[in-house]
Amino acid sequence: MASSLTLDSLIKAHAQSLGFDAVGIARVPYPSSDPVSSSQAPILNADSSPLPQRLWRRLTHWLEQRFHGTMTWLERDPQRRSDPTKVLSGCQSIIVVGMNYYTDHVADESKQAGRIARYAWGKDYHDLMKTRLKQLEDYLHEQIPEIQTRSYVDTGPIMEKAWAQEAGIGWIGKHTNLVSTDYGSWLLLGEILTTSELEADKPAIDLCESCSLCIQACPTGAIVEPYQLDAERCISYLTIEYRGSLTDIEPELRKKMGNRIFGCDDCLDICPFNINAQPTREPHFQPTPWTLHPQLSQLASLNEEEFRSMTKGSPTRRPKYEGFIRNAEIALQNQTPPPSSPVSFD
Ligand code: B12
Ligand code: SF4
Ligand code: SF4
Repeated sequence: MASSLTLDSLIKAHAQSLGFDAVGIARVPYPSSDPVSSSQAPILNADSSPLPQRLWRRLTHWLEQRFHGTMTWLERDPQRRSDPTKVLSGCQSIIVVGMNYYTDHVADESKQAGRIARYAWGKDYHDLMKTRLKQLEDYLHEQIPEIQTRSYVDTGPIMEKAWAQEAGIGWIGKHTNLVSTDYGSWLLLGEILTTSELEADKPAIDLCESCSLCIQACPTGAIVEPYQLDAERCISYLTIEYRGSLTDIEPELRKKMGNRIFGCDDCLDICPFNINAQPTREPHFQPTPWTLHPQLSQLASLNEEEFRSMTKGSPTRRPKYEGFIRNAEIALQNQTPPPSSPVSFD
């Protein structure tokens, strides 16, 4: 086995050669005592208890306020979600990776067009990142035969942003997303849990300071306080995860959804740290004509077969046909100018 120091830099170089833009390593503390015993401790960043305990408190506090809406899968076993040693027994380090998905294309601003979040302009990132993480896992197994690993992209029971912060990739901004000084708002995350004790990076420092632009930019007031998102008010949740019908969404929220038909980038776009963002080298994330110019009237009249063929391999398939059409209908309603009030000659 190579020495730990050399190995860490080899792993990072290999990750970069596989197309990952950001790579960092976080150390996982030894399994700690039952987090319930420390549930009364403050949930502030100043809290110095081990990261899994802090995450457990943040997650349960968030769930208690019902900020997760209908995403009930987030309620399942919060202890496991906040402690990687409950996911991979003996987990000691996490290799966190980020992929830059920023492209310098400009979305259609015309009145007839809907708006799709940047991460969904190209092909779905899950399969791409999972395939590459598997290749990185194979490399780890060649280098350290006794290592055990498990990799995830998005859908695993891991609080990815917090581990990315711990691995030095960026910090959790006030909008609750990871911000990077190199890539701004535009990183997608994945990770490999390992049983090896790898050399850890320094955790990233929060650089938001007195800025609150993302909170002000949110059309629905979903960022209820810095670092706290009420997902039920978030347009990303409403257009991607929420399965209710058009009338199940409060009229006030429907109006504020504007022309956004899949996801929302308003709190990300405004962040001053995007100034250094460079276009991705990854062809997979290049937009397609319809994701850049989604014509609302055409989308609202798609049949299910057309929807399936148009969204093949795209993240935009996630809300299913019914959700997608609902979103297009809401955007169309928001496009119609309100009836002008009768002119009074009194
Ligand atoms: C559920 C989910 C959502 C939900 C809820 C979002 C949320 N903020 O929790 C909804 C559907 C709204 C959503 C929306 C989006 N999502 Co999402 N989502 C997830 C998912 C699956 C789980 C997140 C989670 O555990 N939430 C529960 C809460 C409790 O956890 P949390 O967000 O980590 O919040 C806590 C921390 O911020 C913590 N905290 C704050 N400061 C600090 C500081 C320290 C030191 C610590 C320890 C903790 C901490 O306190 C918060 C609790 O109040 C992750 C993937 C994953 N497995 O992690 C992707 C993920 C977060 N999503 C992602 C993306 C891209 C988005 C969107 C940008 C998509 C879009 N353009 O529409 C939006 C952004 C909306 C927003 N402002 O957050 C990316 C984010 C990448 C990045 N650079 O941050 C992820 C990581 C997926 C991925 N693999 O890349 N998402
Ligand atoms: S994604 Fe949109 S709705 Fe959600 S918090 Fe950000 S700005 Fe608000
Ligand atoms: S917009 Fe300002 S407050 Fe929000 S994440 Fe960026 S730096 Fe932090």
